[in-house]
Amino acid sequence: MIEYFLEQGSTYAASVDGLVNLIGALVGFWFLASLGAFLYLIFRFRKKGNSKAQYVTGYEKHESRWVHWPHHLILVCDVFIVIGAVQVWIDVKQTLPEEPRAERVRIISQQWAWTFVHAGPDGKLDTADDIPMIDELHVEVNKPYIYELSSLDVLHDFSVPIFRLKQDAVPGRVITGWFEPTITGEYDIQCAEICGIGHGLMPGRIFIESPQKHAAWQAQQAPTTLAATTQ
Ligand SMILES: [Cu+2]
Repeated sequence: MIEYFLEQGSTYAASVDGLVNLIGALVGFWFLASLGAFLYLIFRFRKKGNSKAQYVTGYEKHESRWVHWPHHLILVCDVFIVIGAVQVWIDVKQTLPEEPRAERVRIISQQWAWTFVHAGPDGKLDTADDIPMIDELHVEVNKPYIYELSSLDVLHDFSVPIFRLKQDAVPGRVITGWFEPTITGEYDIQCAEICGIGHGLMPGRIFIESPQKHAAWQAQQAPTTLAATTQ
C-alpha cells in the first residue's frame, strides 16, 4: 500500500513496508474493534426514561473479562510484531554486505549540508580518485553500498525515503550501515532530525545510475578531483 505513494527503491524497502502494513493491520483491527464496542455500549445502555445508573466496579469475573480477554489477544498480536521487527532490524541494521562487492561511501552531515565522498573508479575510499560532492550522492543500481555516516556538529539523520532508510548521525561517532538501490532515477535525501534553523534547507539528491552512466559520471568528475588535489 505504501509503495502506491512512494516507490520502493532498495532491496529491503519491501520488508520495511511489510512491517508497517502488519502493524497498521493489527493496530487498526483493535482500534476499530474497541471503538465499535465503545459505541455499541453507549447506544445500548443510553439513558432511557428515569432508569438509574448502575455502579459497575469491574471486579466481578464476568466484568473483568472484558479487559483481560482483549488484553491477552493483543499480547499475542505483539508477538507477531516483535518477530517481524527483529527480522527486519537484523537485516537492515545488524548486518553489512560483503566487500569488495559492496562499495564504501562517506557521508558527512553538518549545519546545513551533506558532503558525500564517493570512492571513485578504484572503488576505494581515501585514495586520490575520491570524488567529494555537496548535496549530491551518485550510486550505481543493484550494487550494495556501505555508508560511513558522521556529523561535524549536531545530531542529523540521513534519510532516503525510497530506500525506507533512516539513520541518525551522532557527533563523535562514525556509524556504518548499508543500502542497495534497485531502481534508477533521481530522488530525495532528507535530514530527518531537527538540527537547527536551517534544518528545512538541508535536502540532498541521490542519483541512482546504470553502471555505464555511473562510469560516465565518474569520468566527468576526474579532472575536477585532480585539480582539487593538486591545488
Ligand atoms: Cu540536519
